[in-house]
Amino acid sequence: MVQELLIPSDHPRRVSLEIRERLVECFRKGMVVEQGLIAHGRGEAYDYLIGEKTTSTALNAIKTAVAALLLAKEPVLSVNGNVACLCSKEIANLAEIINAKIEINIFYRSKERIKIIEEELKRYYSKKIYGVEENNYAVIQELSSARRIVDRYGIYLSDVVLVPLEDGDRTEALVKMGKKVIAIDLNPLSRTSTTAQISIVDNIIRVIPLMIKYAQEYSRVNREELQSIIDNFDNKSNLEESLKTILRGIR
Ligand code: PTJ
Repeated sequence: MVQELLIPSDHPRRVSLEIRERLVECFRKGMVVEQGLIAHGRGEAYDYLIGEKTTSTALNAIKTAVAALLLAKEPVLSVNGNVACLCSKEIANLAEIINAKIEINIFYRSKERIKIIEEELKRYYSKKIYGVEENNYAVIQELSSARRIVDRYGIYLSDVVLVPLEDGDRTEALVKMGKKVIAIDLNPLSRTSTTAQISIVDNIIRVIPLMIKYAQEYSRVNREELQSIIDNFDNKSNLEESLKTILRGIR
């Protein structure tokens, strides 16, 4: 009711304002950290400059990411506080379609937050959630942050990992470990975007539903065709195109 009064249905920035409300609610529940709200603000600025829509460049990366996940032997979707808040239902749906594992992996680590995120995911997902059982923890030696802790049967074992809203250190470490890393990050200049092999410069709110759509479509496509989508993708030039879109947005 309060939200209805604050955000009229005809407000031109309604979607963006509703996302903010959702994040604040998740922050109050302990799912999202203060830093998550700040990180979202940074993302919003880039989103504004790309016109708050999925560009053809981002779509290109989305299709490639889906092809890579479908060809993977051990695909894993990594979930942090912001991701759980914004799209737990869609992440669960995507995991089911591409037969991927879901792992909770957070930067600002606490048992309590892991529990809250797990509960949120469980509303939509009945399979095992990785990153929860302490007995299964493994360590990425190159990292000193809490993100060094991963699940030995999840990210540690994976060949392709989707890391939305990730920090650069872990992306670099995962790439060094020989994994194919798919990033979702509105900032094309971030270390995550420039280090990942497939970088989707778009808002996660729009990306995951599109990944679901293409996962359904590509499930019927043969492996050679999926491989050719990956072979024809050039992440560096794709990122340059994203940057050009942002520069046009500034002008
Ligand atoms: O839940 P935790 O403890 O793992 O913490 C999560 C945050 C997001 C706080 C943590 O991962 C963090 O500090 O991330 P960074 O290093 O600030 O990176 C987040 C990146 O995601 C930034 O480059 C933002 O521009 C981008 N971003 C923010 N919101 C969105 C986004 N990208 C896509 N969609 C968004 N909605």
